[in-house]
Amino acid sequence: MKTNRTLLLCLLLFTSLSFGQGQKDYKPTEENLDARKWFQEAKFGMFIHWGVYSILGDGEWVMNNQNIPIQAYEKLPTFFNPTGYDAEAWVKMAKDAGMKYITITSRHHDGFSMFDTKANNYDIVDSTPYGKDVLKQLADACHKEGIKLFFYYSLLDWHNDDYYPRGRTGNDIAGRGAGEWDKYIAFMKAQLTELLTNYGEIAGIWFDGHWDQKLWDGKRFGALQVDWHYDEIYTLIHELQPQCLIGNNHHLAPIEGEDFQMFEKDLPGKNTTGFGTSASDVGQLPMEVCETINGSWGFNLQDRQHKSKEELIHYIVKAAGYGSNLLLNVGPMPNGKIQEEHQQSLKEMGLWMRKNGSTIYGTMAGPFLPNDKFATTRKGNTIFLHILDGSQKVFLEDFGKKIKDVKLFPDQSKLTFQQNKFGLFIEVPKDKIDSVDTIVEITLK
Ligand code: JFZ
Repeated sequence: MKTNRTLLLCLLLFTSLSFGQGQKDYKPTEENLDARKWFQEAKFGMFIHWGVYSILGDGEWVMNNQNIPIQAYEKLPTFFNPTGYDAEAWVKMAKDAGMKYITITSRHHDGFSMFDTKANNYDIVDSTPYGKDVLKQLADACHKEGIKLFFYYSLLDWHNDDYYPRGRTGNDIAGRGAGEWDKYIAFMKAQLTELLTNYGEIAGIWFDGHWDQKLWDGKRFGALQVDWHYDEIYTLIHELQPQCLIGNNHHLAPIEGEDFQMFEKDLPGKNTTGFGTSASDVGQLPMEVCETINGSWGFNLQDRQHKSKEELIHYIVKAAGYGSNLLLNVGPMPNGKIQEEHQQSLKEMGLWMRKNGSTIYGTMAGPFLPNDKFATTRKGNTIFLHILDGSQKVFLEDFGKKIKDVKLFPDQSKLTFQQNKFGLFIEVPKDKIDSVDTIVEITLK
């Protein structure tokens, strides 16, 4: 009797644990491991949030934030006509900025597909005057230019009735119906099959929206109220394209079947946003930090919080100091153009990366965690110290390794240093200080 009860308990525990779990017994293929290595070294990508919401110039959450009824929102596609869209120009812009990949919204929370889906008619080809597949154009341009392409894919959908039970967002949008969850899962699988069949090699899928199904009781977020069927979804993706890297913006420790871990608007484990990933949930997978070039993801006409060159450089340097990539977002305008201020910022990043990229690309996290004074990256026997606060003097506590020499990275001039049992002390002459980032190259024996 007692053993029976224990058995039952174990069974219960097992089923509750396996509910909503990832791809069982996932073993990444050789291609996948190579892709992870490429990703870890790539360090810089362009995030693009673009959809029919861009027309309203109020971000990608506008449907929820303004509670726009389904019927009204459906008018947006009827005048979405991005005649200024030039996929090649975007790809060249990303390349010139020093970016190695692009991650674009294939379908955001508003449920509108920016590609030629057959799973419904709510897409760029079937319901806009433009009538062309913008993702196909981007995929072709990326493949031509050697830029890898990732698709952002929203798990959450404010338009599809089968997204039912609904989550904690979009509940005041009028006109939503009550469909069937299983049909919604089938819909997503059909769309993901299209995305991984019709656009050539896809470097990764960037999931988002998981958190919508954890309801808020006024104090805390509860458990998931649905099964996302990640086992089937992740297996499907890896079967269609084994090298395809799966990441999921669920703000948790990685789930089995995922190939990289992302951190939204925060350095790994920092959680200053309050909804981010805690330090204990930082896993072993390649990492990516995403951040906006201004204060918004989707195009926002009123946003003037354009980040300075210094802020952007510091962000990529600190991300690299954690061993992480930076996925920097732009929100193109409804005409298909990227606003001038952001083109300018991208150019500045490109200039900096051309000069200093070898201290970022292909590096791993350095021996000291980034802080507001400095960050470190490492490549083999070389440690790059990035001084971010304009100081001439830096003390690296407990620096135990034997040093061959210490040089200023840009002109390779020798720097004086002292090493003792407390650590390493480096001094940079005043006239060699770069107020944005003074890079010092420490070669180990
Ligand atoms: C998500 C999206 O909602 C957002 O539109 C954008 O695409 C960004 C990259 O990812 O951001 C989130 C994620 C989680 C919450 C809110 C926004 N959350 O938990 O409330």
